[in-house]
Amino acid sequence: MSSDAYEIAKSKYAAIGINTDEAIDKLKDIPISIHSWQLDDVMGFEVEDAGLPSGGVISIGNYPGRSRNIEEYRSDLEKVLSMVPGSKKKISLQSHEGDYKGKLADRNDMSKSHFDSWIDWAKENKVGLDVSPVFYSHKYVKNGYTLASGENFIRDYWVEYGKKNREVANYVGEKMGISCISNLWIPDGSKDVTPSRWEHRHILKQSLDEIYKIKYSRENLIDTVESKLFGIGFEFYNAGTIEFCLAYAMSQKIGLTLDTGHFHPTEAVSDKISSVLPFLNDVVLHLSRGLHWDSDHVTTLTDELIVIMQEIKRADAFKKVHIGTDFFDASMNRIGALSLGARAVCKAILIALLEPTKMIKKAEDNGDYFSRLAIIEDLKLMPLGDVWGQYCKINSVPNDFEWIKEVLKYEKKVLVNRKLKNKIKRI
Ligand code: RNT
Ligand code: ZN
Repeated sequence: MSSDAYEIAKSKYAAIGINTDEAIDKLKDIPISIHSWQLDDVMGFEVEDAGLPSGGVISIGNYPGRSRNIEEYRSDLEKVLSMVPGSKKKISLQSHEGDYKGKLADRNDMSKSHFDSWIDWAKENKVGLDVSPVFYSHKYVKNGYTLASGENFIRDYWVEYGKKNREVANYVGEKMGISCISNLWIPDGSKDVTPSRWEHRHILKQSLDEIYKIKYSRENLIDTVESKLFGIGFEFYNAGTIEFCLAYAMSQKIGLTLDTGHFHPTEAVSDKISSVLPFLNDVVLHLSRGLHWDSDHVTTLTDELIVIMQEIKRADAFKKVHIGTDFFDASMNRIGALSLGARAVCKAILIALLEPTKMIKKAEDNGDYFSRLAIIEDLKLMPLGDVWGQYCKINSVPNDFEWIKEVLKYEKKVLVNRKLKNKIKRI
């Protein structure tokens, strides 16, 4: 049964030519990939008490309740899934979150079998899976380099790892019957001035050529490369810039990942989507909230997030743009943080679907730029929250404010009991 508030909202949207029932029906089928690494502070399960991430990535904060093993991780993920509406959700893993039982001797010992229990779990929970490599938090990030290293031993190690990851992701996609995204991000770069920019990018291209030599079917595997402006400790130079990654993705006909925290603060990913779509089949979004130097604050419903979704809708590109989250904040309840980010993404998509795009375009075609601006302005105070409430209701997910109580209940019942055996030195 729909609420009175929803019925009123529905008629207000109908007056501008938007059918809210159709919009929420469409919304539930738009896939969103929820990144899991917010829950383990990007530590993974290769060994017990892996320690904080390193190599350009850092998770700051000491809030209690981090999942210490894969069982806790899955239980936390299930809680998050119960807070996020929609029927096409995916969970995005990094391959150090495989089922290693804390006993993986070497990162390159990973194999398909370490992901079988994830496949079972994903099927049980009716979600898809993405699995990406981790080129950091490792002794072979040597002088700041992995795939772009001038040392053959280091480079070969990571090339092998890159190949293995694609093999595993292809396997996961095949078993799941949903293509699996394998996203490659490397920290490679230099803290300060270097005369070797060209040299490392040249090596990087060769390494990637080896990794992407084998062709897999897009039905099982979607490859992407992710660019970045700078990392912590890699402030001067990053080998994988947007120019490098975009050119590489185009040359190999693979996908590109745009992380909203990886650009100059005045650059907008919303303007990049239609710039790259004519050239690429797959664009992956890592939705994060960049704040000054940090690229990984919890995603919230910002103007930019809304415009990103509007751009996808206006380009009718929900099949080519794969929407996902990426942030890690250890200073607050992690399940709450992850649910908040994923809910914000769903809200932004809903707002985009409720846009009377044709009406705005008509004003534009008539040269009526006042109406174009005014319609966009007046949409801001439309009763979005009541449509969102209805969407939550029909998806059996708690509405705004209610979900906060659910998160806190779980914290009291489950998270507070998680004591850490060895205190990891924290920031
Ligand atoms: C790092 C990239 C990358 C990571 C994950 C944890 O800056 O954004 O996507 O967030 O590997
Ligand atoms: Zn990212």
